[in-house]
Amino acid sequence: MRIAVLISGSGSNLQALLDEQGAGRLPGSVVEVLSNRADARGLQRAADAGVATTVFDHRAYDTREAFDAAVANHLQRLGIDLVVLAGFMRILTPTLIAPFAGRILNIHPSLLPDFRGLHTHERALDAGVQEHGCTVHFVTPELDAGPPICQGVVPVHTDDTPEALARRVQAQEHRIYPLAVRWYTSGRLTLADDGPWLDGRRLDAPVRVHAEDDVDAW
Ligand code: NHR
Ligand code: GAR
Repeated sequence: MRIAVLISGSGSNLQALLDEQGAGRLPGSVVEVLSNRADARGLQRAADAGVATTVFDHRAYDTREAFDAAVANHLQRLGIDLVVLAGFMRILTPTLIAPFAGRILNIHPSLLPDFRGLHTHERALDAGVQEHGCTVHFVTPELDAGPPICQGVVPVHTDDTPEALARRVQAQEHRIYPLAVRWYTSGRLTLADDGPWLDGRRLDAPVRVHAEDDVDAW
C-alpha cells in the first residue's frame, strides 16, 4: 500500500513510521510527506529518509475546500491508499475526507472522547485525571470524533508538568501509531459502516495498550 503522511510540525510520529519502514516492519511504504507549513521540521526527516515531500500552504487558498481539493487531487494522482495525519494542524472538510473515506487516520494526544481539541495535556492535569494518553482514530468530518482504533495509556504523576506528561504520551504515540498503520496496511483493520473491524471482529472499544505491553505481539 502507498502511504502519504500529512504533517505541520516536528514529525516525530512521522519519524516513528519511517523507522518502522526502515526496519522492514511496515507493510506498504510511505511515498509522500505533505506539509501545510514550509518550515515543518518533519520535511527534513522525510528528505533524510529519501521520501518525496510537497508543501501546500493553506494560506495560498481562498477557502478550506479549495485547499482540500488541491491536496486530494495530489494524493489521488499519487495513487495514495492511506492518508496518515501526524501532527497535521488543519481541520479537513468532506472535500478531502469523502474521496478517502475510511482511509484517513489521525493520532490525538488524549484518551478520546476525553479532551477533544487542543492543549490536551494542560487540560488533563487541570482535571486531575489519573490516566491520560493518545488515540488513533479514523478521520471523519466531525473533529476528533472519528471511530477510535487504539489507545496508548499512561499514568499521570502528581508532580507532572504539561511537558513531562506530553513526553510520556508521545512515547506511546510512537508505539501505537505504527501498530495501527501496520494493522491497516496488512489488511487486518478496516472501517465499515458500523465501525472499525480488526481481524474479522468489530471493535466496540479501542484496543488499549499500556507502556509495558509488547506491541509487536499484536
Ligand atoms: N479534520 C477532521 N475533519 N477531523 C478530525 O478529527 C481532524 C481533522 C484535522 C486534523 C488533528 C486534530 C488533533 O489531533 C485533526 C483531526 C487541528 C485542529 C485545529 O483547531 C483541531 C484538531 C486537530 C488539529 N486547527 C485550526 C484550524 O483552523 C488551526 C490550528 C493551527 O493552525 O494551529 O484548522 O489535534
Ligand atoms: C503529537 O503529540 C500529536 O498527538 C499532536 O501533535 C503532536 C505532533 O507531534 N497532534 C495534534 O495535536 C494535531 N494533530 P509530531 O509532529 O512530533 O508528530
